[in-house]
Amino acid sequence: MHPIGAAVEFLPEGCIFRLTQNCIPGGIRVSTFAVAPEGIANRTNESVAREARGGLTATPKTLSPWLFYDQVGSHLFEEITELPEYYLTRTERGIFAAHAEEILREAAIAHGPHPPGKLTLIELGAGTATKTGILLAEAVRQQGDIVYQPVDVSETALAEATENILTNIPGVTVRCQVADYTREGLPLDRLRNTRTLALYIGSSIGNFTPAGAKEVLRNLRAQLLPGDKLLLGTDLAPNGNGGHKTEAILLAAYDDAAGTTAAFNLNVLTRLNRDLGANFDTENFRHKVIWSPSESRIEMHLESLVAQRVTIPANGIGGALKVRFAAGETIHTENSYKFTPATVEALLASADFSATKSWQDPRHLFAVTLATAV
Ligand code: AVI
Repeated sequence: MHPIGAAVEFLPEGCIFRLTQNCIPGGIRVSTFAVAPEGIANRTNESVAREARGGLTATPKTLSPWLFYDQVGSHLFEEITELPEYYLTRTERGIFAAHAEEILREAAIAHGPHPPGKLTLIELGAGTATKTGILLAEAVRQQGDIVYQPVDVSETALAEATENILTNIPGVTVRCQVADYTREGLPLDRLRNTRTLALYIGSSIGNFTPAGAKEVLRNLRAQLLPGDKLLLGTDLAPNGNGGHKTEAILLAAYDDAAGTTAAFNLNVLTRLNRDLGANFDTENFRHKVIWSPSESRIEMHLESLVAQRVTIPANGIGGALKVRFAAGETIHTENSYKFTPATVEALLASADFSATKSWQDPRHLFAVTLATAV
């Protein structure tokens, strides 16, 4: 599990542990983890039960996308990011590879009253932080060293990120925070005389409604000082920016030929069977993807292929639930909003950020925008 010999040491409280990396040239380096006391890394079956009851008794039926990310779903998502059709991850990585130097230089420029100093990087929803390495390596090149604070709900992903970064990028100190930034205040650890560069990349902002996205950015802004920076990764809408993106490119990214995204979507039902003892037959549902131009979003649904009834046994949240589906009825499982440069700027402005500079790939599929907290 720790191929290069890292040791995880739990401290007495049970909510903080240290990961000691002991085979890095130049000696031992220590990174700290702070884990929320309730252990949010795996949401409880109670949260799953509450979400299922609320969503499956609503009209139209919904299930929240956080249900995707159990162990199987997280693994399927990693596979999605490498699919030929899913251009988002590799395109954003390409933008970082092409422009890291300029991005970091721009981020280091002082705007506003906040004193200049070294940058500290924090990352919301960092996961295994594979793309972030490009920016961290460049930051070390420009300023000698850097403190990196990834925040994620998954302790395992953060352990992997820490191990990769400490092994491959000398000069980085990692301070992990296991937290759900969508539900809690952000546990930022502000270092004296540093400017913060917050990363919110990977198009994660696109999985929130416009109101939800504004709230996430406002919560982040509340933790920053004027002059701090935000780097936001957004997927671009088709045909709206003079680029090459068509609806077909977008639809294929969410309905790939290998069926990996379909498996990712259907896994939500398998999770409800496992966690709640429900009796969904996944053969009776199909993965359905819709592009909604009016909402500028991709929608993922699970469509019932037949008229059927599914039962969720009684649990701590309530009595046994019988859910009826008409043939063709869907459960709406995810939105993935797509932006134009103007809608990115408007979203940033609504959360008191001013867009400073933006980079796109040559095909104008994806945008990375640097903004300053005002
Ligand atoms: C995590 N998020 C940015 C992905 C997206 O593209 O909206 C989730 C995803 N859903 C299906 N494929 C990928």
